[in-house]
Amino acid sequence: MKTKHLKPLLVVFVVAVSLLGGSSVCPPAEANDKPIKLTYAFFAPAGTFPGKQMAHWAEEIEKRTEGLVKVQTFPGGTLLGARDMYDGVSSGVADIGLGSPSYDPGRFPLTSGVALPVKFPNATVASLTLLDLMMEFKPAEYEPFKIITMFTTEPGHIQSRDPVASLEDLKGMKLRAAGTGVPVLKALGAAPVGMPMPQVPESVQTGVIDGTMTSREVLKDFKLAEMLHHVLEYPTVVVTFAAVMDKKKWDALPDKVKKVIDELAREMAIWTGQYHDKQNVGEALAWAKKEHDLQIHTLSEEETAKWDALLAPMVQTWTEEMEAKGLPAAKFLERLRQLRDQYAQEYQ
Ligand code: 3IO
Repeated sequence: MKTKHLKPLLVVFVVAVSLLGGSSVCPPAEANDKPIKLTYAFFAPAGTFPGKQMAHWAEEIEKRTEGLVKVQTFPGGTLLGARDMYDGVSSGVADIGLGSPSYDPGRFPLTSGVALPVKFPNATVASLTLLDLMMEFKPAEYEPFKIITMFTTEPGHIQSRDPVASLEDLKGMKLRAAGTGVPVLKALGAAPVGMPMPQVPESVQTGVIDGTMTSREVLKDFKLAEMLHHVLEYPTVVVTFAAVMDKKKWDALPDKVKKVIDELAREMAIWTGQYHDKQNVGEALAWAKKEHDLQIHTLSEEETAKWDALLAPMVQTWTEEMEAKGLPAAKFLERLRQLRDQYAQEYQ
């Protein structure tokens, strides 16, 4: 039998790879290991940064399980959309689903604390903070799920058809955000609408909205710079993402596969944050400036102080609301600030 002779070679190869300092790999696949197929759904296109995260995860899982696990990805909402992602995973439409808890703060109350105006410096710091908080607090909102990974956008910026450089400019402007961004825009005096990202281009086109508040790579990745020529240099709140698997499906996986998935959770938070912070957003801004004459606006010091003062009470309000529901909101925020400051030293 051919495989009999190949097997020692495979062992040597695996050991050699491990010694070279590569990431850990599963023990070699046994002949009786049945291939495992996993479907993985995401609500936005493959070319966006969460879509790239999904493809990278799929590739790493296949590599590190030596082909034992095969992942079939469904980007672009082809299997599940933004609003039915988590229920779809629960009911088995997809094995894994990447959704945005920020779209449904009522369902993910503790997660929404990461999308408060707490001045994260970038997506990497916010992503690691988010993941650690979830591992430490194990919130009941993920009860039916196994968390595969989590990450965030950079803090959102107002991107609009007309320039915004003061509260006066913002007054009554129809701006769209994820659910967690709606109270921010409201506090600043805009007319906010909550809406998933894939609906934004058409909503701008038809005049339903005058702009959006989110991470700035959408100017290129959703071609929004063709219509939105103005960005305000005032970082607000991040948007959270969580890839989850149904817990019963997870329980049925072999231990060696679970181990690979677990070790990837944190790696993916960093990988995605770094790609978004170091490449994705910068490339989009350069493209939008060159191709679509993007204008960047700043607030005066005095105006910045006014904006900050309007947003500050949100944190206290959130804490009171969550504590009233019996959630450990004050402790959560205290730990959030510690992690934020710790990771901010490592990831500038
Ligand atoms: C987002 C969602 C899907 C694909 C690319 C994206 N870039 C930023 C977001 C955040 C988001 O969903 C939002 O609503 O601001």
